[in-house]
Amino acid sequence: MRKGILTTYETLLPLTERTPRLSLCEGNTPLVSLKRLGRELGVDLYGKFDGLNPTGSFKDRGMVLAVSKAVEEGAKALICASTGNTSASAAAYGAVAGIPCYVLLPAGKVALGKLAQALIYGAKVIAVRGNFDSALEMARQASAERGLAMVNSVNPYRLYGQRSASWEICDELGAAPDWIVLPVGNAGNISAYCAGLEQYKELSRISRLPRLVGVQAEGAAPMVRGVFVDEPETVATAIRIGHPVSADKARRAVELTGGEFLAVSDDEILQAQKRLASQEGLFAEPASCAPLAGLVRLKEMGTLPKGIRVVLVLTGNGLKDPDAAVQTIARPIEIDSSWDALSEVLPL
Ligand code: AN7
Repeated sequence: MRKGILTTYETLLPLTERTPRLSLCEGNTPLVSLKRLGRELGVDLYGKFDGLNPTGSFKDRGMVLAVSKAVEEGAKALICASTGNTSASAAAYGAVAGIPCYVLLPAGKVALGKLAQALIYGAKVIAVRGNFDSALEMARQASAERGLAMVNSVNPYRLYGQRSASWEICDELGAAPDWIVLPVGNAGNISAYCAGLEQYKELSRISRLPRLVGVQAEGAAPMVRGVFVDEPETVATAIRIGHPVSADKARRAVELTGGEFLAVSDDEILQAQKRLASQEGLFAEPASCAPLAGLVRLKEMGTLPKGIRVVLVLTGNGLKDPDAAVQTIARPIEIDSSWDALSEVLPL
């Protein structure tokens, strides 16, 4: 039977005998060799397709641990703020645990698939007229005032569980890759990768740390600019975040590994999304395509070393946000219902 990450990585995670081993069989996602794009970019390229987790994003890795610990500690309800994926994951694991889940979403700025998930898994969905950063402040207050278990990444178990993706990559490759490139929003995941890789190095499962490269959207790039952004804006709504809570940890991750932060435009993100899908058969949501856009940018600038092994972290499934793909990229060809009309659009 397939295992979830709590069972697979039992000895590496902060579990006790009393921690329930909740599971939706999260983790163990494919590391796909991206041959065509790799050839074009001159590197040995892989995509870690975390969009194939149970709720369609990497958030399940941390949520399964955060919710299990919340149950262990006797929590009566969960709360989080979210740009979408965290809420979908919290709602699903809240359902598994059988405890109520409250989610605060920036009104009108969450991809429809993610909103549908939070609702169908049975969360109480509250749309806040404001952005993610203000919703997060409200969730913190609710946790402090009413004792709801906070399952945003300020909860340390979230980032602990998210380390599992870095372990899977190293386990599968048999060594650390040269670079790992991730999208950065609240800056938790890049911090979790760094912690996971440091842990693996201490255990001698890898001999060196890969370079961690964090990619943001130009309209929401506080890590690149060095100042918080009060009105973040980007088509990649998952990373529409101006005040990342894990900014300090993420900066340390990049410094420790000799990595960097860079920003790409919405246009570059959507182009990368199309390339990933049409050249490699992988449909990832816009935020998850920022890493490929970043790599393309570095290649154009002449600063991408040849022949290195690079892993792109594809954090979320493209099906979560079909509007982004359909509105800006693809249009069906509409024809009359006849063979004549069809024969005109087919090749000879
Ligand atoms: C697909 O769901 O913040 O830098 O509330 O959904 O760890 O925040 C989502 C973030 C990248 C950024 N890719 O990761 C939320 C939320 C996808 C995401 C990120 C998110 P962090």
